[in-house]
Amino acid sequence: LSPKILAFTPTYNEAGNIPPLITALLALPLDIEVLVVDDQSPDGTGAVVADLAAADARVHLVSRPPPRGRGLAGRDGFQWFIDRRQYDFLVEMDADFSHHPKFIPALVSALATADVAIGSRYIPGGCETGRGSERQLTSRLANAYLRFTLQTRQRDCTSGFRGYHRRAFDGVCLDKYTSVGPPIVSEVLFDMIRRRRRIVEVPIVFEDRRWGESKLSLRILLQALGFPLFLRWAYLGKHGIR
Ligand SMILES: Nc1nc2c(ncn2[C@@H]2O[C@H](COP(=O)(O)OP(=O)(O)O)[C@@H](O)[C@H]2O)c(=O)[nH]1
Ligand SMILES: [Mg+2]
Repeated sequence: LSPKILAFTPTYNEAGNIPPLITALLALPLDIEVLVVDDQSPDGTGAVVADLAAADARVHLVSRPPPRGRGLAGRDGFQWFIDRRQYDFLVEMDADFSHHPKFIPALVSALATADVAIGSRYIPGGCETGRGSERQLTSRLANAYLRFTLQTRQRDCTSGFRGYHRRAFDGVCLDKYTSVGPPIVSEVLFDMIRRRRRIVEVPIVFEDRRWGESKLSLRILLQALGFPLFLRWAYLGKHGIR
């Protein structure tokens, strides 16, 4: 029996990306449905998805009230998946085609044995194309910093392209997560490491977004700098790691 997959994407102003993305996801040779968690995007992303959801029962929309945030939307997406046991695997991805649906079958295959499969730019076979060298360097530095502060083995700790087996969430308490913004990605990874999940990396080619603008500003990035240290302090004190 093939696993039932929920592809989940958070959206903020992705109206130009989301229709072709949903089409591509539903065309995959997998038993797959789509969940969009939108933060009342001013560009009408929510209305676009609502129309698609009305036309196809495999498309689902959660429209969040303020305050908005990548992390808040991420937690809502995880909870939606956890509550619906008909889905075996969760695939989390950006809505902008940086995370191409063609890599989902490889992530899903990895979940036959792993609990978490990370779509990784920084292992052999993976890479990043299209974005400026400044932005690429920022991602590299962020990863080096995270690997150092969190003492992780994973090469790509900031990738928001991941597959999760349902069992990865056993015992996970989303209410304890603190991230409002993008650091949710490292917070979840750190929790998964702490819980000794089997984590593998699968190579992906990361492309620049097709349409619209990035929401990750230098300000948000700088705000995020202290977060890994907070995570270490918050978790290490109580439980220790490895
Ligand atoms: N629901 C929701 N999604 C968001 C928010 N901020 C960013 N996203 C989504 O999170 C994903 C990654 O954001 P993006 O701007 O592409 O960041 P970048 O890839 O690091 O440049 C995209 O699908 C965004 O639409 C937010 O505040 N709320
Ligand atoms: Mg992006």
